Amino acid sequence: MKSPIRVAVTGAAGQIGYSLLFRIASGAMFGPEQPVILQLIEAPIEKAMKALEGVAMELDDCAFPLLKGIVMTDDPKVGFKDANWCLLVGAKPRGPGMERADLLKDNGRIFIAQGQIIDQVAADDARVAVVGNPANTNCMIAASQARRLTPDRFTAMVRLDQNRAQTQLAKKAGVDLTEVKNIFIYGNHSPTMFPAFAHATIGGKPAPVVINDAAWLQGPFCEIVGKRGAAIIAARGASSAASAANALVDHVRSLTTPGAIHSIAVKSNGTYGFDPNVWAGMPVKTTSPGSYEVITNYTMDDFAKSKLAATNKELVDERSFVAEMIK
Ligand code: NAX
Repeated sequence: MKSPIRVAVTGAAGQIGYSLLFRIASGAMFGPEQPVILQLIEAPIEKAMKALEGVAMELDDCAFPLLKGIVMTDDPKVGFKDANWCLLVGAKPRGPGMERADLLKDNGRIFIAQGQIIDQVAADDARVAVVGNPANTNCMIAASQARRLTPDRFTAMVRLDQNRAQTQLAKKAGVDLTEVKNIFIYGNHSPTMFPAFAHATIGGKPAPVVINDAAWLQGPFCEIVGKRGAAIIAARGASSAASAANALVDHVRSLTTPGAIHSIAVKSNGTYGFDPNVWAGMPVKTTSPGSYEVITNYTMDDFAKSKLAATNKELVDERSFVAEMIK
């Protein structure tokens, strides 16, 4: 048996946490040979910590052979201690009438503190994956605080958007979704994201050839994927949780599987026209567990360029709201 890895999860008593923790403990995220210690971090609120106790009781009751320990804490210094993976799910939700700038700033404070603490106490090989919204900018903020851990260790999740896009293409083409490959998400995890359908393949052929409906691809397809989160809230009365947890399992599993090709939000180096200071979704190839290289050779047509420019602008705007805080 391998020695256990430590997986810190913030927002552990929230909706996504309730789906996520059981998948991690069952081996879905790190494989059936990798024991884990879960380090569960919640906000210092009595109700949240009480709920966390209940979740931990249920984890115990699953008798997962790979689960070698559970830490419960509202102190990030304890929760991130020696963590090999830091999954930042918890964030402050947007309240009624709250301005976007205020949301960015409130979350900015949380992610500044978490970035500093992770840098101080997490394991030397620590990787950070951010889910809490606005995920790209929160990731950028956390990474900005790190001195020991390099920016490539910090990624944000756009995998839910990739999974949504894959399914929508398969449905439209009337094929099994495993036939759809190379659909990648560029930019922000927000309705401005761009699912680059021109590079996708369906049964080995270009998706635009198989679907043969440019108006649908440029219009409804991008809109369905971009606004899927809102559609789920309208239908379910609550935001995506199980699918978000599943996407985080996929994000980490792909990032720990050499050769996997997938989309994650990473620090831009100017590729695809993204501002070098933002974290943007783009295609990557995992090179070794936790490391990746950006796939830079996709060409973009005018439609794609306009979508990339719009999502880049939103990321730059988000950064400008918090620029003062991360100086
Ligand atoms: P919930 O409100 O159910 O849970 C969030 C939990 O985080 C709460 O238990 C809260 O007490 C905790 N929390 C808040 N501040 C914290 C802090 N400083 N330290 C530790 N814990 C803290 O939200 P949930 O539905 O689980 O969603 C979590 C986040 O994921 C939200 O920001 C949401 O917007 C975001 N999402 C991101 C997605 C993505 O694709 N990147 C998709 C799904 C989801 O909407």
